[in-house]
Amino acid sequence: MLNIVLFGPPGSGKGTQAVSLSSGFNLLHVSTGDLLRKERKEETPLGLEAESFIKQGLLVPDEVVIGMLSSHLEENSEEFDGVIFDGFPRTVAQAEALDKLLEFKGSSISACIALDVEEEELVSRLLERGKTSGRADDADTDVIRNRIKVYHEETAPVADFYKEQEKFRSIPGIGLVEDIGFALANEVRAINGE
Ligand code: B4P
Repeated sequence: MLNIVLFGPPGSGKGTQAVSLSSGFNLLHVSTGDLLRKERKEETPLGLEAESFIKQGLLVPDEVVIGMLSSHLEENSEEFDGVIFDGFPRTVAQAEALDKLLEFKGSSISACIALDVEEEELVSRLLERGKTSGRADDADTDVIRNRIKVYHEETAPVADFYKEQEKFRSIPGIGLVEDIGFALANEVRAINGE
């Protein structure tokens, strides 16, 4: 199984790149952000709980996200050659839970690939998306800056978690979407031993 964590701050291009990567390598694309927004749209108890955190640019509590991810994998991963995790894990506790979950299935994370993008570019991309996405967390500069602050405080340590396992790689995330996608696919091929 090829299990890739696509890593980076909000707006670094994870969602954008995960789509083509998933079809190119027959990987299940799991975006916890998308799953949370779906729950919210359907007004499930989980979605309503998540909404208050997302609106403020905060992370949704670990136990909520881990439970949601675990059932999604259970229901969807059968016909794929692996998984691309987009926006998960976002804390070290989530990374540890993911390792346990995959170990239980006789599998493991193959690599964590980070997209490296500077802060001002992140803010301008998210504000631009906010004009059309309808996402409240993209429309307000303060909320966007808070999401980036939360990334540095709570999510950046996840990189060290994978560095310790010698599974961490990083590529530049600024440039044409196609060029970044090409570089990313090369990394994945190398990880896959192709
Ligand atoms: P997400 O949906 O994961 O939102 P995100 O971090 O902003 O990443 P996204 O994938 O949307 O951005 P992308 O880089 O693709 O999470 C939303 C919220 O849900 C979180 O803030 C949190 O509250 C909650 N949440 C989600 N997962 C969680 C977890 N595991 N634990 C706890 N809480 C969780 O793209 C951004 C924009 O840049 C796009 O408009 C794109 O078109 C553009 N772009 C991409 N590449 C570009 C390039 N090369 N050049 C120019 N623009 C580019």
